[in-house]
Amino acid sequence: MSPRESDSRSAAKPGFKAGYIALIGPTNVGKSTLLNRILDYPISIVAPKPQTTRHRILGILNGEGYQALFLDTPGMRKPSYKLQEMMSKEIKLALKDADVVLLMFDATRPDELESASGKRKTNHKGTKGIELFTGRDTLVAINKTDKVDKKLLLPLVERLAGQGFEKVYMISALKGDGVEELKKAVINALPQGEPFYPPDMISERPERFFVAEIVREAIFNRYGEEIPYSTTVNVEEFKEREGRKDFIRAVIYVERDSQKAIVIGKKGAALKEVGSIARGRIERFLGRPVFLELWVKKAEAWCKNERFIRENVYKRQG
Ligand SMILES: Nc1nc2c(ncn2[C@@H]2O[C@H](COP(=O)(O)OP(=O)(O)OP(=O)(O)O)[C@@H](O)[C@H]2O)c(=O)[nH]1
Ligand SMILES: [Mg+2]
Repeated sequence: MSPRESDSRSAAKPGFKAGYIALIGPTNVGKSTLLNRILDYPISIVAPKPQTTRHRILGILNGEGYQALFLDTPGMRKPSYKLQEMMSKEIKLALKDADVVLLMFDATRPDELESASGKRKTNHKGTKGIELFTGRDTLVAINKTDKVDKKLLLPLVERLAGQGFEKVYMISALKGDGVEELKKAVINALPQGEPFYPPDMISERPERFFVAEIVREAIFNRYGEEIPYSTTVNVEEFKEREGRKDFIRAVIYVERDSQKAIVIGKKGAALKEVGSIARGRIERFLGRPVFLELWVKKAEAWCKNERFIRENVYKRQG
């Protein structure tokens, strides 16, 4: 049950703001990078490849007079599809909770921006997708402005304005440009209410979820081709040990034997590299040393196996 469903919040302190912001947009636009930048903490994994984020990931930002609950989401892969067709359940769930929608685009991929604004127009005529954006504030951000000539940006803003997106924020999530202004606008758009979570919480998932994500990030950054998309990571053992490093055993599932060989590499070299990068990041994330053991297992065609996915990718976290 989400804190909203179990709503036992007392009457709001005057002026305190709290609410959910769904980060929505095509894949690879920099949604996770923005979340990490806003929180100043690497909570959501980032990779140069599309389709990195698979879950909706909550990042809690506590500030003077507000609690902003950002929900990172998986990217919409092909923006030429109808919006509702591109959405995974995770995106829908994030939108269900959202008080504010932050729609993100990539300045280097203006076609996606065009098609999304086109969809908004279509939706005004009665198709379903726009229901996502009605009844709540929608802010639009164009990211990766550090990669394009500034002259190219104004026409994009004008096109979006023509579709009803009045204020468009120009940002570089990587460098931080414009992020503070966007953050203020998002907080400003939040409804009044009591905080949903205690002020020292940054997310709601258990450590083992983030550990698996960090291993997955190392895989996304280490292997090419289909490997990242054919792998999922499960932390099967996580033991705190008196006077010794925490022991973590994670299993990397692949779909085929040939992939298993690639992931392991010659004499285990590739897997060793992944393990070493992941361990460093896990230690920084947890703030304590760990012993990380990685195993590779085949789970035949798991990407098509709903039961496997439910049990291993979207399992309920304790
Ligand atoms: N130059 C530049 N690169 C950026 C910026 N923001 C993100 N990136 C890069 O874009 C790539 C994708 O970033 P992510 O944050 O993983 O994008 P995402 O939208 O979460 O992607 P999915 O989860 O796969 O949908 C990474 O290589 C980032 O380093 C930016 O402002 N400027
Ligand atoms: Mg992401």
